[in-house]
Amino acid sequence: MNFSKLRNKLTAGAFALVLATVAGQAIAADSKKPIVIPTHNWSSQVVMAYVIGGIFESMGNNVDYKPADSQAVYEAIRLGDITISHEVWQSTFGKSFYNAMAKGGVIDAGTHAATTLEEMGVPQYVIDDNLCPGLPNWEALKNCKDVFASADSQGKGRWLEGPQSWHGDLMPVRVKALGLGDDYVVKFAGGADAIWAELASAKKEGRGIITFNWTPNFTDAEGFVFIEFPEYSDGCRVADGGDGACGSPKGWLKKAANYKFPKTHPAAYTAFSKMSFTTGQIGQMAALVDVDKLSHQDAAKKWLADNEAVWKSFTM
Ligand code: TMO
Repeated sequence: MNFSKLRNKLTAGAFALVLATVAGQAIAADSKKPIVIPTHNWSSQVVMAYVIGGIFESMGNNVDYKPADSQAVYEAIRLGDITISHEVWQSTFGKSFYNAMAKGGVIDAGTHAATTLEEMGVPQYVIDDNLCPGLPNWEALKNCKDVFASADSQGKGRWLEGPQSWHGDLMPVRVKALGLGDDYVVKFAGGADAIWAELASAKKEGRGIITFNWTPNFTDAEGFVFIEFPEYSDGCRVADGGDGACGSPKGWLKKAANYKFPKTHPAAYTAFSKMSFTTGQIGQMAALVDVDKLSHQDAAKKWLADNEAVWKSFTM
């Protein structure tokens, strides 16, 4: 029934009430219930959690922060225990995100401007000093195991992978699938800080090192060279039915939300859907912690103070 037909059946007063109700729904205020934002174990994600929380608070919303496993978080969002995820990295978390979405309860809340890569690589000086001729092509690794050996690598070259919670056995499987198993071994770092500490000591000694890293990150500024493996394609990973002999995707960085978020917090959801950070902005959030050594909270406060024009536009 359209409004003119409805109007014929109603008194003027009743019609006004219908209109007010329709309008009232359109401008319903956000719930006072806290928006639950997860924190994980790499710097840009934690800083961005507090950045986004600060933006929500500036709009009058309440916010809670909850430390969460970076794979299990999508199921937690689906069940409503956590409201959003603001850094869904395609390579590491795309599968968990889409699995939760397929079960129902998680929505895609848009894509950041930054594109991503999560990959093994070497510091710039390894290339500049030609420590392993032929890099960044992966096949050069066949002749360089000694360059990348470490005290704990049993005479093999070492790939220093991130914590196992990010990637599972993706890299050990890849080493074998590429035929590098006799020459290289994967070691898992306890946390991101352990990777940065190893990179710093290798640099001091001018020594070869291969680590997992990603962009956007604070290392973009100094120069980090990702190894070029056989190109990623849908289905090339073992978890997707392939043999695993491929690199990581040049990927997207998405945002996820519980499906009720647009209804319970329409203003905050609208702002969240507009939020888009660039490679430079995300690298900066990480650098405030990993280079400038601010706490995550102070880094977020500084970022918000320095970038008001950027984030205010998301709230309008
Ligand atoms: C999920 N991470 C950005 C650490 O690769």
